[in-house]
Amino acid sequence: MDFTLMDLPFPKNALEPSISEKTVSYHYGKHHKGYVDKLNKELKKPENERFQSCSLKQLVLDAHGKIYNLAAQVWNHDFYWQSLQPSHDLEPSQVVQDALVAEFGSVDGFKQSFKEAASNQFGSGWAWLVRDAEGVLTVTGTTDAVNPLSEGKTPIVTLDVWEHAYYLDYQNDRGSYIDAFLEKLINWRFLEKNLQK
Ligand code: MN3
Repeated sequence: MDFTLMDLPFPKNALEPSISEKTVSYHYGKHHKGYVDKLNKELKKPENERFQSCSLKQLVLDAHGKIYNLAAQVWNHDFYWQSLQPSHDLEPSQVVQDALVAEFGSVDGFKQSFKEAASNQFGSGWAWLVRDAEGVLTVTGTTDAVNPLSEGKTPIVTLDVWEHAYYLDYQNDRGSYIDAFLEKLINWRFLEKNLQK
């Protein structure tokens, strides 16, 4: 069965002015859709038959090379859109605040760590809040398509730092895109849901 492109959880213009409708249209409609289409095409090849009944998560955990990269990029983008919200809900709940204070000293401490990881990720990749194998919350960056599940970590929230995610709106100023995410767009409810899993 083919994988399908998820529905965006908000209208394409809902993140303006932080992320433009044009960026969301290309990012979702071309890049994200492209990964879904290429993954489906790759899985139809006879040599990949053993992967045809796998879930997306199983592909991320078990596949290598091209299928891994495509499956991880679909998974990562599904998670990215859910990590965003249209600036309606700017404060983390007490539960989230307590978890972040315990690990990072304060909510601002979390934001600072996340900004460092997202800024320092060289080239294309992702910044993540994850829970590691010991249950500790940490911030980390991954390169290209790499998903933290491959490293035994559980994703809690993510930011896409590939240039296609911000270049139309911010050009080379990745820092302002990261700030917009941390101050206006981060979906605290999604983060909380993943914390409580
Ligand atoms: Mn992307």
